[in-house]
Amino acid sequence: MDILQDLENRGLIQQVTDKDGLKEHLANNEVTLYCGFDPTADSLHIGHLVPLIMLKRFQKAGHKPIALVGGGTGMIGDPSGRSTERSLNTREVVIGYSEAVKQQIYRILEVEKDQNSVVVRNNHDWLGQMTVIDFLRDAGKHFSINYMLAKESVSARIENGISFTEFSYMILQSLDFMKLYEQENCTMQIGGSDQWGNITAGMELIRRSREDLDEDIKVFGLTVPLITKADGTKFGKTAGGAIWLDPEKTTPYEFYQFWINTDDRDVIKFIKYFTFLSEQEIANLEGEVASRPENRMAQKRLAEEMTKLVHSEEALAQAQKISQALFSGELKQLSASDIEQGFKDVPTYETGKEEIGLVDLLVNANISPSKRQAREDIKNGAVYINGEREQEINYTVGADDRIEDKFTIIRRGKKKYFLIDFQ
Ligand code: 545
Repeated sequence: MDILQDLENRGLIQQVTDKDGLKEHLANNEVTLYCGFDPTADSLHIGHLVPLIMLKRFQKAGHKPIALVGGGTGMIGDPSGRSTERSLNTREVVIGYSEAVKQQIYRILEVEKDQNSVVVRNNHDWLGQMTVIDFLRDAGKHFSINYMLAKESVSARIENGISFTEFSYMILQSLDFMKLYEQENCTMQIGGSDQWGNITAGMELIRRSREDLDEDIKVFGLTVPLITKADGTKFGKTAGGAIWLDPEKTTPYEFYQFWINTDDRDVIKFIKYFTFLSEQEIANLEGEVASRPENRMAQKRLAEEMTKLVHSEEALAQAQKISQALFSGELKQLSASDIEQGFKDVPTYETGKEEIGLVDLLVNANISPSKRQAREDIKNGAVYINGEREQEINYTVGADDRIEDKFTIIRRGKKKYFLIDFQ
């Protein structure tokens, strides 16, 4: 199946310039395409994954992806999709973020054999050198103010205000497309639907600046849809904030759990958007969701594919092990590092490495409100140490109860977990 058809079947095409022309272009050429990422944070989050995976789809189909890190544009700030002006980051901060984002891109687009490797470019290399005179003569002259005002990214901001800086952003992104067209024969730019205006502006600049050259210019733009959820809430956000690709910000276990919690109504759509599973595999999972939703086969598969892609096989195995232990209540097999990940958001009580009576511990760690209640809880069989019920009121918690001499997990009642961290 040709790549455009595959993308269409997956619901991945929001807008495309000249679809038939692009189909032919892709069929007859090894096409170089690009997508840009501005270093506005120290990590990408899952909202950036669809276009990144999109580059990988083209890579797998034999085309050449360029991921552009916006070391230059990140100094300016894209107004697209935003209702307010951004605050500027310093050069040092942008450089730091650029490096982090670049590493994440490499991790995801790392080469499999027989594939074109990803090229990562940084637009600071050319935008940073450009003089304001060249900018205004060579680029600015090709943009009419009317054309720029008509772009959604600008018109949406007229009322609340937009600086000349952000107003000019589309010209910088257009210069990138032109540069990559000239230097790398890059003929296609992709992005989220918020990028449509910037992408088409770039195509316009390429055409206008080469009008006299009498060459047949074939450049294309394609956008992926914004991800929506059946319950109407925003995709990728949880109570704890965004789901980041950086394992220090969102642990692989949290990342895995995020996908596991996908709504039945969304899971097949997400599998189409985010994974490389075949039509047949997707159809099978769709059947599972319809007939045995309680098994959550599709969610498990989605979580597996995503955790492997973004993290690693090992990280996936660990996330599964933690999930299984928490589900079954058998906590003995967990290591200290498993516990750190799986119990990140659990109330934690830090104390020295000494023996302590269970009743005192329950009170000190705020697990039971009083000694009297603590005794009651223990007697009633509501207290578990590392997954095992403890009904001895005079029990002393000691070294044997410390996993890797560090953690003791206390459970009170059915699901309420507490972590004792013996430092
Ligand atoms: C810069 C120069 C170019 C081409 C593109 C750009 C970036 C573009 C932009 N894109 C967004 C972005 O998010 C921040 C990344 C976090 C570190 O602003 N002007 O940089 C997002 N993009 C991916 C998708 C997007 C878009 O990276 O296009 O739609 C999100 O899905 O918002 O020459």
